[in-house]
Amino acid sequence: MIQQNCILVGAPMDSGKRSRGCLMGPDAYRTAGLATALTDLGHSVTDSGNVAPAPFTPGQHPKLYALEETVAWTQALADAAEAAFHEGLPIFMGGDHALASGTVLGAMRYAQAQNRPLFVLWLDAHSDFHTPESTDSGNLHGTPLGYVTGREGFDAFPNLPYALPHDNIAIIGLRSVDAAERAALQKTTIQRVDMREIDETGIATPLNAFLEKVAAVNGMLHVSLDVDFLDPSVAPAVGTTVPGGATVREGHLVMEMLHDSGLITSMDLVELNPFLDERGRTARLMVDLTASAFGRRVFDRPTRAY
Ligand code: B3U
Ligand code: MN
Ligand code: MN
Repeated sequence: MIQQNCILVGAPMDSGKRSRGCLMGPDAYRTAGLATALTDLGHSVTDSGNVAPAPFTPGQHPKLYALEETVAWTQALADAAEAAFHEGLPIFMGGDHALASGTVLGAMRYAQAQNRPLFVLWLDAHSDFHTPESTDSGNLHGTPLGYVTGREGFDAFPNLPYALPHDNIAIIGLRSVDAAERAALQKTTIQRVDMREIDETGIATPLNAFLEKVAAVNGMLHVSLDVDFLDPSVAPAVGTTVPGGATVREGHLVMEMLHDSGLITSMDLVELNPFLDERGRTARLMVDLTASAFGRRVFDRPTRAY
């Protein structure tokens, strides 16, 4: 197994939506033993502590919640992400999903400097493809994929080095997509895997198709795992519970396949709200899934060549 130098980066960001609690996420992952789970698998782990937002002045916006704070986090996290790539394989402990605007931006900058294409796998009930104009809720955790793909209306955010190509993105687990997002997504080539497709074909088929594309061009792969990808019956510690999500086994299968692909170059763990957890079970499940993504397995399998 390839041993990684995992860099844990705490992102206690809570400004991407109105309900509070995700700021406790990084410490819940630490308490649930994320570092030990990775060192037990033979990886080296450095916990680089928590990132803080860049200085900002809160403003008033008719619709958007905490725009200035979210932009400040995006700036700081993009810089922290870029720096972490130089040290090893970053794992970002969120924090809400707005943090991915920063982590993916950092990954885009690093990938460009390496002259490699960046791919993003978004594991989520939601598509997070809004723009600041199209969002109804005003919650910016619904916008990071809109931002990194270069949609309009993100003038307050840092400039992108390029727009992430739609062909380089897959979203798996979809079951809550707003009308404006659906209309916009359907005009793109983003691979959209809803729960119906998972039920009909199994989750391995669309995931394999995406991983083959990544491997074919020696791509970097950023995995963004939203707690609500999972069914709320097994992962209750999340603000937006959407029934009908991935099972524990589907989650592990995705992570095991990602590990076997050898393609992961960075990962977000987002939307864990420990305030809503039941005796730490969601934090522990997220740690177990991360362990599967980094080589925990029941028995060895022959490596699959992509
Ligand atoms: N699409 C809705 C709901 C939502 C998006 N992401 C989460 N919830 N976690 C919105 O507010 O943009
Ligand atoms: Mn999300
Ligand atoms: Mn979600």
